[in-house]
Amino acid sequence: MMRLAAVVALTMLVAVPSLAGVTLTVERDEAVCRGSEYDNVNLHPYTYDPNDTGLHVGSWSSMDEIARSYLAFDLSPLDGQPSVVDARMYVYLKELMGTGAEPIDAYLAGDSWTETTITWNNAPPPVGAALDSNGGPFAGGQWFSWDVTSAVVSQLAGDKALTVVLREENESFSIHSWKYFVEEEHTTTNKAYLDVTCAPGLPAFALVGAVPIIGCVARKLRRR
Ligand SMILES: [Ca+2]
Ligand SMILES: [Ca+2]
Repeated sequence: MMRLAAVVALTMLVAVPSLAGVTLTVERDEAVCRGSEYDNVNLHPYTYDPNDTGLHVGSWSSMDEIARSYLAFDLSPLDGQPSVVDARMYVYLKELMGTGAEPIDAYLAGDSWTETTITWNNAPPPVGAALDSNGGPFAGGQWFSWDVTSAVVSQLAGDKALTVVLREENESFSIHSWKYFVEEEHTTTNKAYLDVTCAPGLPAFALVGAVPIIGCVARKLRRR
C-alpha cells in the first residue's frame, strides 16, 4: 500500500461586487488666474468679493484676465472594479459673463496642488492632448460635461488620483467669455462629479492570499 499526500497552496479568488455605474464627487477644486488684477494669486478664499465665488474659466477682455480651473477626484472606490468603459466629468455653470460660444477643453494634469496654495504659476500644466472639448454654447443654470475616460483609465492604473484642468480652447485677452462654475466648498448642491460606467456583467476578482488546502490524497492498494 502506498499513501500519497500533498498539500497545495492556492491563492483564492473572491468575487468583488460589480458596480455598473459609479458617481464620484469632486474632492477639491480651485481656479487660477493670470492677467492684470488677479495675476498669479491664490483664489481660495476669494477675498476680493466673498459673494463672487466659483470655478472661473475663460477670458475677461476688459480686465485682461484668463482663468483655468482644477478639479481633483479620488478614484480608489473604482479599484478592483471591471474595466472602465466610460467616464464623464460634469460641472455646473451658474453664471456666464460675455459670450458662451468659446469651447472649453479638458486636460489631464498632475495632482501636486492644494486649494490654498495653487496659483497660475505653480499649477501643474495640462498634460498631452485635450481629453475632450465642449463647444457649448455655454449658458448659466446648466450642467456641462467632458469625456475623461482615457484619463480615468490611466490614473486608475497608476496613483488612483485624477486631476482635470478646464481651460478655454482659445485663451485670449481680447475675448470676453467668463464662466463661473460651481465650486465645491461654496455649495451643498450641484458639485462637480464623475459619472463612471464599468463593463457590465463582468464581476471582478480579488486575490485574497494563500489558502492551504489538501490538494491530493491518494491511496494505492496492492492487489492481492
Ligand atoms: Ca475649492
Ligand atoms: Ca494622478
